[in-house]
Amino acid sequence: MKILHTADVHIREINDARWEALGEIVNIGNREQVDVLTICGDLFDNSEIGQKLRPKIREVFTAANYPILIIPGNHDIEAYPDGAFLGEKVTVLRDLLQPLIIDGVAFWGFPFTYLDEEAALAKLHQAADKVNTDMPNILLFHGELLDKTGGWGIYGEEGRQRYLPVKLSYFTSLPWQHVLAGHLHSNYDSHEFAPGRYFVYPGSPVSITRKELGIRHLNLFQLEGMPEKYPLDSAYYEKFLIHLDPFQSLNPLLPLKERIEKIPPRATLLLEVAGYYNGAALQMTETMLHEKIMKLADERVEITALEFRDIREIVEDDLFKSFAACLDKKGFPAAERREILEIALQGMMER
Ligand SMILES: [Mn+2]
Repeated sequence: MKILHTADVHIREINDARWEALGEIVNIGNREQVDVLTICGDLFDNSEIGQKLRPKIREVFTAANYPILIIPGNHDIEAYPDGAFLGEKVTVLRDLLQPLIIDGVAFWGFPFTYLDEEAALAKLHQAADKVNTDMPNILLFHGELLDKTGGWGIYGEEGRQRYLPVKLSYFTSLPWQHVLAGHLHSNYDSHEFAPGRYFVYPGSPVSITRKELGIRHLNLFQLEGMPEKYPLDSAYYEKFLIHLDPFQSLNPLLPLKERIEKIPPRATLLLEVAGYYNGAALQMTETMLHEKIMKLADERVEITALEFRDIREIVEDDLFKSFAACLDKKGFPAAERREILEIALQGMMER
């Protein structure tokens, strides 16, 4: 059996990047001839949107040549009322105690609910008692893996709300072979909690916030094999940091220019420019530097921080210059010379 696993699409509207990503996922399922697609929570950004877009999403799912299993996540917990129709291929798993059997494989869905660690574990054991271990069993889960987020399951630091917290160690004594998870967006993340048994977050299939960096993935795997990272052609963020150097007289924006020319078609660059520079050496005031950055930054660039400062008055200061000249005569190795200059610079800026 071939399984395609995603989560956290956070659909908001039709025809945006998230909507396109969902269409692409359905196409991949057809192309790869999968036997089932699992969407492990937060298909919708919120429950109201889920209710509103149901007729539209039904059209997307109609294109699938395979069954689709969905569980509600914390964002779309109310998006799937009883009797709601998402298409002939689609089943929403609303009750952990009622698995769906497809081609001799049992799929169990743990829809998101506000349970603490202890109650979540009790619920899992309640379901485990009903599991028939003569067949493969797969769990769809939406929640927080404490091994990654840390701390205790009832309340986190400062009493932070936990989202259906579980630990990897639970699953070693539970009967599920694969735990297909959703909720943590940042990256594809697979854990072999026991030999041949895996807990996987595929990561959001499209960048939802600026924290989701790099190309996005799905989990596409054979039931008897290992989870596998499947790269997705969808919108995502990449970070680009320019750290200015007060001892450099090359144009610091050259790497940015090059990067922008080579930016992958679906990527958006998150640009940060920080540090000190010598405006005299670069013949560039702060206003000019800002202008040049804005000119380079087209619609594929989002500026997240501009924390630069022209410190020509210090670098060009006679005292600093004569200090640098003295240092040169001592013949320090380059790295050491550089370190001393930076300390001197700091000292003069704090003067
Ligand atoms: Mn979530």
